[in-house]
This record gives sequence, C-alpha cells and structure tokens, in this order.
Amino acid sequence: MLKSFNDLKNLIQGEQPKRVALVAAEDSVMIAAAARAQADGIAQFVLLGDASQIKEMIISTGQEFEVIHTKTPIADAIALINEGHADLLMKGKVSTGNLLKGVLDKASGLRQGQLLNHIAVIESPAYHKLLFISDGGINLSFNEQTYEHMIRNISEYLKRLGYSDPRYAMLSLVETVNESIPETVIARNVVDQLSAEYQIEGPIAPDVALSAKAAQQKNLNSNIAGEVDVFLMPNTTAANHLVKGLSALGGCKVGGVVVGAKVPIILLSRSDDADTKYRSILLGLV
Ligand code: COD
Repeated sequence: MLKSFNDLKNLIQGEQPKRVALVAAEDSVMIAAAARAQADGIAQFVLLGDASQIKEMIISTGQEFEVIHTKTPIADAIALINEGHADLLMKGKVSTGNLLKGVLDKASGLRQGQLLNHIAVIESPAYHKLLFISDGGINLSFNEQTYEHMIRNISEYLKRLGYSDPRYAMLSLVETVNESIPETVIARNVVDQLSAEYQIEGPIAPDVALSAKAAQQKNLNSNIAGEVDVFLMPNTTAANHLVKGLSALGGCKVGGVVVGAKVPIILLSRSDDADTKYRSILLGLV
C-alpha cells in the first residue's frame, strides 16, 4: 500500500532511468517538470517539437536534453517507442484527442489490449493512502465491458506498485439498485461479474467507501469501507470534476497516467502545474 507520492518515488529511485519521449515539448512548465525528473536521476527525456523554442526553454534548467526537431512530434515519438528508443510517452503541447488518435492508430500506434483508460491518483490529507480514480480522461462512456477492461488494466498497473488485492468501489449515488439510476444497475452487473476475482463492491456511495463508520451508521455490510483503493466513477465528467475539485479545493496532490497501451502514457492537462506534471511522470515511470 502506498501512502504518498513520496512512497511512489522511493519505489522508482535506484532503478535504471527510463527514456521518456515528450511530444511537442515547447512548454516551459513541462520542461521544468522533466528537468526535475532528470536531476533526480529517474528519467531521461527526448524532447520532440520545435527545436529552437525548446532549446531556449532548456537553458534555464541547467539540464542537458536530447532534442529532435520535427513537425510531426506525435508520429515521431510513437515511432521512437516502437523502435525501442524510448520507454514511455508524455503529452506536451498537443490535444489529448490528437495524441490518442496517434496512439490508437491500428498500423503505427501503441495499441495492446482492448482498451486504454486514465487513472488519476490522489494523495489527500484526509485519507491514509493513495486513492486511484478512473476514468476522467479517455473513455467518454462506460458500460459493463468498459468497466471490466478498465479494472483489468488498473489491476495490472497496481500489481507493479505492489498491490496484490486492491479494493474497488463502483461508485454511485446510493447503495441500492434503482432502474432510474442507470449506474446502479451497471455497478451491480459489474460486481456480479467480477466479485469472484476482485474485491469489488457496488453500487456504493463515496462516504461509505471511504469510511467504515459511515457504513456502520447506514447499517451496511462492507469489506472495503474505509480501505478503498480504487474509485470507478459513474461517468467521465464526474471523475474529471472529482479530481479537479480535490486538487483545487481539497488540498490534495494529484497526478495521472494512461494504462492499457504498450507503454504508460503520461497525460497531463495543459493547466497542470509543474508539481502535478512531475507526479504524473512518477506514475508513468512505475
Ligand atoms: N481504448 C482503446 N481503443 C479505443 C478507445 C480506448 N479508450 N477509444 C476508442 N478506441 C478505438 C476504437 O475501438 C476504434 O477502433 C478507434 O479507436 C476509433 O474509435 P472511435 O471512432 O469511437 O473514437 P474516436 O477516434 O472518435 O476517439 C477516441 C478518443 C480516445 C480519441 C476519444 O474518445 C477522445 O478524444 N478521448 C479523450 C477525451 C478528452 O479530450 N479528454 C481530456 C479530458 S481532460
């Protein structure tokens, strides 16, 4: 179990630094986060994009970077990975949609399994361990099959972080199945389908998932209450708003990564600060 991003960093520190292909790197905040990861000795960056702009931005970092001048940074970064010259992909000054279209390209992309999903990771002063939230970034609608693929991807990722049996909550408004609240029906179907393999409960509201006391007060029997690791959100907007709310108003540290492709993809919002970008780099390096 990881309590913090610091724990995560300790996992990575000491390993062979991975090579990160940063797509459209002409962004000073992005370069500051990359420089910090390089200075920490946990990653080496290849910066793809407008070389003259990038080189100007590098100067103040005091770090040396490999820079590749290109007008097609998405395709070139993906090619670097496919040829074994880089280990993971990081989004720079390009749109998420365009980057993902490159990643999903059947001929030249980085497809592997059935589905890619985004995991946001939260370190909260009010919770005793990291909380993983999916999917506020990639999939735009979820059905039973989407959840199954997401859970398998998350489980594989968490194994690399040392989790053998994480606890999953299919979040909903209430704990009872109600046909008028579609996510409760989907949650029940997913739990029926996967509970033999995973510690998963739902439909379950976040107050119960986060607190054994709340479960007790509501007279609910739960094995995950107060110990949940993963929130599977009812829809993309809810997931995205929860993460942004926790970051902006809740005093939480956040980061995010995309799993399910051949390599992890560090996917950032262009408005993220350098610390958030750095934490997302840590998540990609695992
Ligand atoms: N995983 C794997 N394959 C996928 C996924 C996925 N998550 N989504 C689509 N595909 C495959 C489909 O199976 C198909 O073969 C091909 O990609 C095209 O699928 P479409 O036509 O349904 O989807 P697109 O190309 O219109 O869009 C797919 C994107 C992933 C690009 C799109 O959903 C997207 O832009 N998502 C990100 C949304 C966003 O901007 N998030 C930022 C929030 S901060």
